[in-house]
Amino acid sequence: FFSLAKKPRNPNHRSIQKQDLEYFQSILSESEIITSDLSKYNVDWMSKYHGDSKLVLLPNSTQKISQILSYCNTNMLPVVPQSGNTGLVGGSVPHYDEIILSLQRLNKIIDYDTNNDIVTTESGVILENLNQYLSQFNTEAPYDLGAKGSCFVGGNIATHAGGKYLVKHGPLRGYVLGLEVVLANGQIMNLLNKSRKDNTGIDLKQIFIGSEGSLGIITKANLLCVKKAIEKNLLFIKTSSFQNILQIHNIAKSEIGKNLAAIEWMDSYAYKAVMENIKTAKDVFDSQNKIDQSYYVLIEINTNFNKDLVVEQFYNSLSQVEGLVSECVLAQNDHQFDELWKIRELVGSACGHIGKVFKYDISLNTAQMDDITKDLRQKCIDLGFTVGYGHIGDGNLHINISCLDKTKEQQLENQIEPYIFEWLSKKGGSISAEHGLGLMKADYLHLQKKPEVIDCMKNIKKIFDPNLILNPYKILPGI
Ligand code: FAD
Ligand code: 2HG
Ligand code: ZN
Repeated sequence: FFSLAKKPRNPNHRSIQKQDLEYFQSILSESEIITSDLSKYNVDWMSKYHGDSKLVLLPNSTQKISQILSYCNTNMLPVVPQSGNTGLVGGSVPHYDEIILSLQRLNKIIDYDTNNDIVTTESGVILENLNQYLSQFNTEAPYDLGAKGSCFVGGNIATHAGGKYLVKHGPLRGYVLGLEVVLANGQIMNLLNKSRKDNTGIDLKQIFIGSEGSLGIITKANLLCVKKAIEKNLLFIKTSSFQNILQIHNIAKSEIGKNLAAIEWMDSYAYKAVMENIKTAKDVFDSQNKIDQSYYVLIEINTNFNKDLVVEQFYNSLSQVEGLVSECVLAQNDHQFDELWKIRELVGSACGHIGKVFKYDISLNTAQMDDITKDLRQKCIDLGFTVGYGHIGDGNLHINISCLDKTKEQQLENQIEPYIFEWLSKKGGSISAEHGLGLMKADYLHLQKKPEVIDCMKNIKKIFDPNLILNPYKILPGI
């Protein structure tokens, strides 16, 4: 089960040949085909997964995607859909020499319904660009993540991305009102829809949300947008134990209620990783890069009125518990707001500066988050630098373990996997809270899902993609 090792190649799949290229040249323009200098498409954001594709196609219409897939399906040519390539589980790069189908030219925003706040967009639009467009309507996408400058809306839907505002808005699934998807055989499935409510039988679009490119290519989406918050307040609190974080979370839920937009935590290892590796990060607590028993929590409060009252009331409640808050910073302006958020959003990148990172994004009871982090840290103390952080409001922990010795990456991986997934399997939770399965976790699915469930998933895969050309080796075991 080593994710760094290769899986056996599907013997039914072919590699591209001259006649294949000639076909693609007959339906696409020169700028929609890349055959040289493919390195950035063949490697993932972490430089952990490497493919050997010889061909990237960048079609600019659904129709062309349909023609490409129809041809690939008939000719047993495997395909990897790629959007912003910010995925963290090896799903967006080939395992062997699969054709890379890049969505980057499918980047037009189609229209905006001002009465119902629904945007219709092609899937290759960068999240940040979508938000820039939406700001004229005083709305934004119902989710946000650190990769916003690179990730695409289609990639976000394909991975069912979470991010920091899930506490406020709930999962993305509820906001995707419609989709257009191209199936493996080239058929265009028009599931576009601009109604919030539609109870006409099986909601087929849901099956593509979070399917990580294994069932079809998402080409368009209708997305319900949310009004921008009028007042955004951000508190960054330093405290002396993880138990205190749990208590602060409880107080936040009861005192801030629906004005609680986000709540995120990190341990002192994560804080140190950012301060030591991100030049622009400001040490607001003057921690001097010490590793100690300190923990940090960011709380964003969004209000439409009574801003000062809500923040003050919350802070007063915290102050009433002795020793709960060691230090607290309240963002004074937009610049500080962004600076403080960056400390949290850059933990993952900071860990990448230390060495090859093994990333785990798991769901579990919040009370166990620090224990499992410490347990893993202990388990690989000689080889790895381990940090714990994440979306505590969603019960989603991120553990990043950076390898300290380049020659021992495989040894480190063996030390932590499958240990962490088996631990979760016993205690309950999820081996993927938000990043998905990709290549990394496909073979661990049995620890999460019963055999009959995996069988059902495989049967669904075979209905949509009988030749298994879409994103092979990923998501499902043995496929
Ligand atoms: P890609 O990485 O290109 O693709 C991801 C998967 O979807 C692949 O399996 C690919 O084959 C498939 N796919 C892509 N586009 C399509 C399509 N149009 N149709 C069908 N399949 C497709 N994730 C979170 O959930 N929450 C976070 O807070 C978060 N923060 C991040 C911060 C950073 C700095 C980074 C680097 C990543 C973060 N991620 C997070 C992970 C990643 O950004 C998300 O998974 C994101 O949704 C991927 O979008 P993408 O456009 O980069 O897709
Ligand atoms: C986050 O919450 C992302 O910052 C990325 O999901 C986590 O890099 C990671 O492991
Ligand atoms: Zn996350």
